[in-house]
Amino acid sequence: MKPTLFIRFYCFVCAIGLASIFQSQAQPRPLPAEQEIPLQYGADRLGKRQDAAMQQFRNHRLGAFIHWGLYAIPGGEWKGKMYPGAAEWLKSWANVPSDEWMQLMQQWNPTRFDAKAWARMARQMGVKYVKITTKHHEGFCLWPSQYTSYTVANTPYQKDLLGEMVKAYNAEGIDVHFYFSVMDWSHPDWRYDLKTREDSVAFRRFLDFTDNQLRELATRYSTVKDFWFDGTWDSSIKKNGGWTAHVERMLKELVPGVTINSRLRADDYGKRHFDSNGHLMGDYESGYERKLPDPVKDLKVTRWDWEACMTVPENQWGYHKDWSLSYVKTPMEVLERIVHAVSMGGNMVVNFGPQPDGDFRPEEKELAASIGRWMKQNGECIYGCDYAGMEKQDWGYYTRKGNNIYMVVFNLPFSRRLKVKVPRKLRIDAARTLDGKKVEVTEAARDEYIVLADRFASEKEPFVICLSVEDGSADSSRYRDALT
Ligand code: H76
Repeated sequence: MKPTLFIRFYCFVCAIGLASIFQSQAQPRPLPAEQEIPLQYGADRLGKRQDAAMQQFRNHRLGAFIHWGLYAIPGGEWKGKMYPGAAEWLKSWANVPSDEWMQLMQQWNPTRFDAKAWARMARQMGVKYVKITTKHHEGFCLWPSQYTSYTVANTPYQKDLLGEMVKAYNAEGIDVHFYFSVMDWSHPDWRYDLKTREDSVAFRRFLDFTDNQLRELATRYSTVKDFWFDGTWDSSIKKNGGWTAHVERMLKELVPGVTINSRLRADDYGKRHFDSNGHLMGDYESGYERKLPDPVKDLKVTRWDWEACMTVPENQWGYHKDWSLSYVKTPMEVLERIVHAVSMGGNMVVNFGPQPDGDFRPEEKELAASIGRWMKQNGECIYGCDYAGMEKQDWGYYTRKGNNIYMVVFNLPFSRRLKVKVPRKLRIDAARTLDGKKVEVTEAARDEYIVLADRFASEKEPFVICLSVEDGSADSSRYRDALT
């Protein structure tokens, strides 16, 4: 190799080395420019959004989902038959025509609905935002939309349910996010695919109708902080990537700071969530639904913002009468998923499917209360926390905020000794419980500490140890690798 070539090669190797050191903080690395294809409707931005509104979204970490619509009335049962699938999909499972389905509107009268009580329940649970189904696939609107007659205004209840919720949640200091299903089973112009000219003409009308509804939502409820789109997976939408980009732009003009999920978007080639060059579209990835990234294999998710959502039964979002038809997670299992998401730099949204009378089922009230009790004591390891950059251990999960690394222990070992492997040059100075008790921590090997989970460690529920750490200050010169 010629010396100049060697130097070039050497620089190249160094550059790769540096790039991988910084990788955990770095943005998704773009393809080399010559390999990128030009896109009109691709990502609007590379890397995480860093403005105040986005930071707030990220710092919140824990949210609740509310799935409420006409489907709550039949609760999974149609004409005497119980359907075990998701209750909010019953119209589809039982093949109910729209006019017949919309007869349910005559029964929509949630007399026990109390927006203030809902907001108190959310605050007590410790959620910082609530995502509300303004309109699910069925097409029934919780607000009095002027663009369709399928709204709460034309039910015995009459009042603007969404408006009441927004007001009550905001009064408790809780942000409101709007779930919106683009797919609308009851709109005559909705199409799954565009096969004929007529399809395209009808679907254009449908997109205009959707624009109108979205503008209506954004202007009637100007404190909305986020739009979470759903029902955007069909070919008709994939062929209208330009429209999805337009919707995002329109909402951002109408509502300064608003955040939008990746699920809305399709690019010029119908590629969704991530564009054809691999860049995230929208502000945060929203594909983790009822599942989570692997804490070891999927660390790539720490490079972008993301939000997961989950059901409490296996797959019921709307109210279903019979929860015995599938496994129902315990509050501690729900909690573990919350911590799991935060440990990988994501948010978690826990779903509630209120009853048709406006109350919550007892299981959901109990769940909210137990999560709330735990969050009240331990929320420090959740709110404002992020991926800690530490090697996952069997006892649980790490989260990090500044110089605090939190160990959230779900599996206490018999030895009560918790192994902590630190990256090179990270030093642990001290350990404490969240109520300030000192915890014994011993340096055990190079880049490895042992934390003693003493008598304070509960065996009944997950507990938290806070490590005070310092970056760039460890001296590991006294350790020697084994000669073998
Ligand atoms: C499929 C599907 C929908 N996406 C979830 C968030 C629920 O709304 C479910 O019905």
